[in-house]
Amino acid sequence: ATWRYAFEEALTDVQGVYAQKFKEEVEANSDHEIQLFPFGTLGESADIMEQAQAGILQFVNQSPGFTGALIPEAQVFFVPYLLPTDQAHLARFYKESKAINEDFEELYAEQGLELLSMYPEGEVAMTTKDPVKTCEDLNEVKFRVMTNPLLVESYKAFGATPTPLPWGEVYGGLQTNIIQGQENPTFFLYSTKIYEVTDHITYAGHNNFTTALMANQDFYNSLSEEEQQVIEDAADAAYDHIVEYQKSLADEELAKIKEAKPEMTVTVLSEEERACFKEAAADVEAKFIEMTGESGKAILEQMKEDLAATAE
Ligand code: 6CS
Repeated sequence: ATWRYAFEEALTDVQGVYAQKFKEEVEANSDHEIQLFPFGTLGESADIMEQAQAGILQFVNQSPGFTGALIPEAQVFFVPYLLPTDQAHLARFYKESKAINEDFEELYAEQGLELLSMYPEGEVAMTTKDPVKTCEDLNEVKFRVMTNPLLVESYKAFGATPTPLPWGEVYGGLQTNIIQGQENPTFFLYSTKIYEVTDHITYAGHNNFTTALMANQDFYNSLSEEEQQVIEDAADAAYDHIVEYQKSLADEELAKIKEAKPEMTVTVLSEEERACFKEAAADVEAKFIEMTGESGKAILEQMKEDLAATAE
């Protein structure tokens, strides 16, 4: 059969590279074919999720930044400074974490989704029109965030005016000054030309971008055990591939941004400059627990345990 797989980025972005590896593995090890639908071909992230839940798509890659609207616990990925920025640690964490591979699997299953893999896309950077050194610099800045309530709380706590928007509205929103800032991993700032419409890149180390591949659960359950194994193996292979692929990606893409726009400033905040962001993190964590109750609290604790267990 031909299976349809949609994702939120271009074919040459991290999600696209992952998808191509997944397709290659499935096609090499089964009689099935995979048809890939990059960003823009089937709508926004929320649209492809609806299509996957309806069974029109067999596979969908959606980031918790959007899934948090559907599965409140998935907002845990937006508790600032919860995830480390160390890529090797992260690579071990997603692979071995009980929170991800057992607890989140159950929560996704309740929404008719078989969670196949969660994987990192790199440290998130803020890009803005004016320089950001402290939280005060975010005052009055309309800052675009992905559409989930906890990310809104985060940027409120950072001092900004958060504006949730789907991805397709971000470039135009910056261009017309409806928003004056947004956050994303470095490679994405280059590939989507966000550097053209913002002038300052700031790294506060507050988060790493997480994304996830899932299958429609009725579809997945209808497969033979062998076919399910092919899919699990393909997800594992794509995971290893994407970790390797990203080893020097952020540095390379940052160099390309500087080449394309030499006047772009790049600031890595010092520990002192990060203090207000770190203080805000405690409030955001409390908000997360308020929003998600016992279930969210348990998953947050499990994540912390898993992070500690996968630290060097
Ligand atoms: O900010 C966003 O909405 C997008 N960022 C990334 C890195 N991937 C897809 C997502 O839609």
